[in-house]
Amino acid sequence: MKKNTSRASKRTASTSHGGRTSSPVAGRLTLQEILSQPETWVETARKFEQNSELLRGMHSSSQNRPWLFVACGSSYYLSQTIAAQWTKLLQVACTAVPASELLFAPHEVIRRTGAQQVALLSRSGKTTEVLRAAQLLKTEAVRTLGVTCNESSVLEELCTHTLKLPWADEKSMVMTRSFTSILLFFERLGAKLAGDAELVSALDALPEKTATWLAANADKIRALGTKRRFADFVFLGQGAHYWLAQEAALKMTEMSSSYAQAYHTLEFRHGPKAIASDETLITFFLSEAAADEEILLARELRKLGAATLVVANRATPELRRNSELLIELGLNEPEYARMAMTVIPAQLLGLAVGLSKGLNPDKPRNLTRAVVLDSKKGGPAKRRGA
Ligand code: F1P
Repeated sequence: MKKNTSRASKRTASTSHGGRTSSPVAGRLTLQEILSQPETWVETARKFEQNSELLRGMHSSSQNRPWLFVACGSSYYLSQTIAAQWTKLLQVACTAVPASELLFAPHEVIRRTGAQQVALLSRSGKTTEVLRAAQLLKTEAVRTLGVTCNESSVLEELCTHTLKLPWADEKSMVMTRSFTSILLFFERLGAKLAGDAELVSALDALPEKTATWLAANADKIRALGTKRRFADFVFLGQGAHYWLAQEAALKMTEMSSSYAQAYHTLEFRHGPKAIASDETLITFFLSEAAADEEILLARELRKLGAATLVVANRATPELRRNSELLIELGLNEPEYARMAMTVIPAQLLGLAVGLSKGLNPDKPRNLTRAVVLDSKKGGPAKRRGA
């Protein structure tokens, strides 16, 4: 599998984009990290198997109690994706809120969500709002699980338990493989807690299949991002796919400084459709539950001239007719196990658009790896480097 991934990596790193050749350096780290996801997921599975303590702890005390996930940025959309999946799989109420919401209305959030245990997700383990939320929960004696890619962080000091995934961290700015690796770790946890052996083996099969799929599709996706200049980017999804759409829009905004929006797919007709034109690229993350309706919208938007990228598990002639680019996942695995792979086209698209605008997606404009606030002045702390 390692072989497949590095082959894809070499090929895509030297690709020229719609006539322009991007700098050999800009976006190199991000591309490597996106393409390294299958290998990172193998390590994630290995580390999960070694962490029997976490699973034992969850089994004994917390399985049937409502969960609240708290985070910022990509980690927040990740939290929402996990919460949507766990609610279905574990039949337990799972909710996610941005850390700032918990900080400004803690009792309201706890009451509304019925949360008895809280997971705080932060790749860096340094985001001020998440640390303040952890501090607040500590004072309220709420059980917390910190989740981070940082080997040693303040978050760990503030939480009851900590889960660390340092192998999934990125060197570049934006979250790509850390997003999918934390997602897969929680999917595995959910599958084990639900006693769903079929799901566990579906998740086992994913890295190998994704490596092959990436080798076949990465260049096609990147080429779409540079084919022509789009003025607007829209990402659509229903159910848990809506949160992938949010993450996808954030990836586009971060890596290419473009304006991108996400909607529940059918909500797009209720106003946002006004922006659809031949300058709009609309990405559909098709879900099993809503696919029939979503295809109708793709057809409608094609008629308005919009370019459509459709990410679907299975290609159909109808889908081919209504998409500028159709990316087929082609998995026999259930939808639950396909989410990490589903978000990759958006990571590649954001990278390609950023490069085509002459930007360096490794170092997005105005951003830092974590938002660390100055407690005295209230704004971002002055830091040396990112
Ligand atoms: C969260 C985050 C990132 C985002 C940005 C600032 O960080 O919002 O998702 O890309 O660079 O920080 P973290 O709490 O997960 O470390």
